[in-house]
Amino acid sequence: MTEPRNSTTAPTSNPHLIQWVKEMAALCKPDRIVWCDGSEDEKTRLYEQAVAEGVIQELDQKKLPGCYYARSNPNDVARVEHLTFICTPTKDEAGPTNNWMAPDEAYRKLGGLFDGAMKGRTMYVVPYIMGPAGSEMSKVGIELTDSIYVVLNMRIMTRMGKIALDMLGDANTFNRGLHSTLDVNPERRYICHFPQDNTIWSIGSGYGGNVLLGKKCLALRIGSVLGRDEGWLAEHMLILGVESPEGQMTYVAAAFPSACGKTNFAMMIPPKRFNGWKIWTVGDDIAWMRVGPDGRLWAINPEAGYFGVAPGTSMQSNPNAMQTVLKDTIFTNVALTPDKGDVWWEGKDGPIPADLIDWQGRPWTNASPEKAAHPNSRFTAPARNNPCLSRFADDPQGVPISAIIFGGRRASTVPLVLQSFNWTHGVFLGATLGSETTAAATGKVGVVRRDPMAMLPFCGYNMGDYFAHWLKMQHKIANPPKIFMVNWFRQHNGKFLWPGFGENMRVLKWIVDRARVARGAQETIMGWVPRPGDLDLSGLDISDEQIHEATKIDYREWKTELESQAEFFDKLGDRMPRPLSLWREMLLARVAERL
Ligand code: GTP
Ligand code: SPV
Ligand code: MN
Repeated sequence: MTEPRNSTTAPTSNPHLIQWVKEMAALCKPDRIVWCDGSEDEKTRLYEQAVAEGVIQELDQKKLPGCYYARSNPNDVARVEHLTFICTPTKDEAGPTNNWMAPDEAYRKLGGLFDGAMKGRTMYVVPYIMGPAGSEMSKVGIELTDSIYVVLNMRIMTRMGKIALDMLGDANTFNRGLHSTLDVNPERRYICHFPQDNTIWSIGSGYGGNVLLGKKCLALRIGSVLGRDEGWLAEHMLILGVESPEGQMTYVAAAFPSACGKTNFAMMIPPKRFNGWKIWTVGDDIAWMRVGPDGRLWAINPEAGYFGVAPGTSMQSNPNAMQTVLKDTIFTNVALTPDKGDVWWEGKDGPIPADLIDWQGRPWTNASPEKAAHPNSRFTAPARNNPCLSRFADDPQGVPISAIIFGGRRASTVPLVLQSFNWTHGVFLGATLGSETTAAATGKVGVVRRDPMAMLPFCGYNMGDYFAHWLKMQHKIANPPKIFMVNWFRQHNGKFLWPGFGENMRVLKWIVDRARVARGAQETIMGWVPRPGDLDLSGLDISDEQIHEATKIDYREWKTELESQAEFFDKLGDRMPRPLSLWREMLLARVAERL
């Protein structure tokens, strides 16, 4: 064996960083400490090592160059909301929608688990930036982890290594992330956030949003608190640019809950009818938005890669994603072909293979009643692979947002598209967003729950205060984006009414036109909706009846909906902003006129 060339001495003179790494190492007691620099050399070395350790497997390098396969523990395949805690000094700061633990208790409890957790292991020091290097909006984090899988994923998902240490310099402003997979036991699994210390401790998991600490933990939970304090918004939103045939660009940010279509929407290819139109991806999961000097809302994507849902991804539904995962991608919990060279998931193109190795490593045949890939199986792919990556994806200024869209997965009630009357009503639409639960988090799938702004699992402080922050932002934004609500998932007799995916361009076009004040619409009690003929449906095989069903507003259903919204609002008690409660009551009163 050749001597490892990994850097074991700190390539920084930042005294705060050196001191903290020393303290955490004293707690976790790793055999060695490796500082990651983000170089190509290091990448080659880490992949070789991960393969040798059996953490990942190499796929067919001719077919899928730079691609690898990973399986997580079957008990560890999604975010764990019931084990995720906001550890603020008071419970009230975390609010009724978050699990809360007192900071002392959390440090004590997790400290006990971290004590010696890395014995016999390596502690990787992973410096990373969320956001483009040098952007005023960007934040530096350091993740200490004993998982080489986490290091390899962070390499793709963030700007990782020397670039982050350079940006940090000697400052003490970095997020302190500590992670150990420990023994991957759900009994000893906790994801704890300490906003007042800019600190995240995650233990007992090796999967996704639980452990890639830059993503949900820093960019959303801690980020939302920073946004509140510094006057900006950290949101669970994709960012895309719509280019018209004349070359006019309009940027849109959209919040859909986990596994409800952000990645697909962000990479959409418009249908034939929209010849000359083009969608450019800025981000697929997270947006940081601040008010620019021109009074508009400007957004950056803090991430550098996509941790996307694999099942359902095909040349039919998302050709750009299929292109993106052809190289330098890590696949987690999908199925393997029998030769172990290629991957498969439900909904992939072509015939269903006769034989596979399933996500748990068991032989699988197409007669099997079980899924070959886990429903929350994912790809980790660099944004630079995306054929429709916006040339502003790395721009320190970000892009100016003209429309904000909220969307959930709703079989009934919520129409295909609706425009709010104004900012307050738009915030109301976001605050009352409901969606059926998905496999992205553990727990029952398909139950409608309130998921305000798609942030229920990601808001790092009291949701009532978060709504108030959204309302107050209006006073800072001289030229606010228009706010819309969409629903791709309305059903009739168990079938989706709207074809979705690329065809969502038809709705997006209406939104862009409305945001730029052009195309027609009708005012209803609930908001502005397209009249028959306002949506461009040419070339789409859809009946008048079907489009009516997809876009209609049924006041009986809305009565039930508005009543059910009260449960959530009541839960927030006196932290619930009055304007939103009054808006709900007003709508209920107006709906009564129609019944
Ligand atoms: P997270 O990464 O968990 O935040 O999810 P996401 O919001 O990026 O969701 P994604 O785009 O990965 O889509 C999740 C699932 O929804 C996939 O199985 C898609 O096939 C399906 N989906 C996406 N867009 C549409 C649509 O327009 N219509 C229908 N019916 N399904 C869709
Ligand atoms: C989500 O669940 O919203 C995701 C995947 O984007 S994870 O990174 O696991 O949170
Ligand atoms: Mn997400």
